[in-house]
Amino acid sequence: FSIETELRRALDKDQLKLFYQPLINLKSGEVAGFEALARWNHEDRGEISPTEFIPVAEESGLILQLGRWAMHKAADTLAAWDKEAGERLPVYVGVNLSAIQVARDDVASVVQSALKSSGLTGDRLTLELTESSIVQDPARATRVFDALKSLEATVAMDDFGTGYSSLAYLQRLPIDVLKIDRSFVTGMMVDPDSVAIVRAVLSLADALGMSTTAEGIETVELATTLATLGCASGQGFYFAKPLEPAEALDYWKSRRR
Ligand code: G
Ligand code: G
Ligand code: NA
Ligand code: MN
Repeated sequence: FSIETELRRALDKDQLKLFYQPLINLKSGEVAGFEALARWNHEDRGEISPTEFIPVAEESGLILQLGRWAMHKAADTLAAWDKEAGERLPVYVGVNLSAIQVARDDVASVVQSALKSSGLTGDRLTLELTESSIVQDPARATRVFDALKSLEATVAMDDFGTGYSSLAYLQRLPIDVLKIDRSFVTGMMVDPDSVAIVRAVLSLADALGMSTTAEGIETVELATTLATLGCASGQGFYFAKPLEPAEALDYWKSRRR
């Protein structure tokens, strides 16, 4: 069978999972939130990477079903952590939204429905959008971003600096967080130009009143340097890889002060 057929079946049989990668407050060392990342362990083929199945989901339209599932699952998981911990965890969960969802689904209604069924308030959710969500239909993107803000959700620009959109959208759209793409963070180790780009993004975010997250932090040196440069939060294998839900809750507890 094709990957598409298998993916459709896996979605129908609820065989995908979400893993949760911690985002660390680089000042306090506490967990600020978790990014939900889809995982597919195929019964015969083993682990299939999202870099393989997300494009298939986008081309086939299955991303709408996958995206709704991920939104509900991530919200339900955070609500379950609250319940298990006996308190409202001071963390958010970040969910990736494909440009196809922004173009073709009513993502604000999907978010609203996930909030309603989980009982979470909107401020517990971060939606990670890419620049490609904006370029095709900026007017639609503006309506979608505004609708997400009216639900009090946080809007993060994922993979910032790698897309094809202009800086003008930073002025026009309600963006709360810039996620500095992993390629710039990794580049900081070897390439002074990457350091310059990261500094410039941090300064731009600061001037526009936005927060920042650095992706792909793999060493203590990078964590320290980014903290010194004023980056608010970071994620990467130095802190933790994407974790199963129970492991993620334990990780939060272990970093609590
Ligand atoms: O988990 P990993 O880092 O391998 O993810 C690879 C890519 O797949 C990343 O670009 C990530 O944003 C994307 N991805 C993972 N889970 C989801 C999801 O639930 N929805 C969307 N749209 N993309 C996802
Ligand atoms: O496109 P997006 O930023 O959503 O992609 C997240 C992807 O990055 C996931 O596949 C995740 O597993 C991966 N990732 C997270 N931290 C690191 C890291 O420190 N190094 C590398 N190489 N990949 C990472
Ligand atoms: Na992401
Ligand atoms: Mn990213």
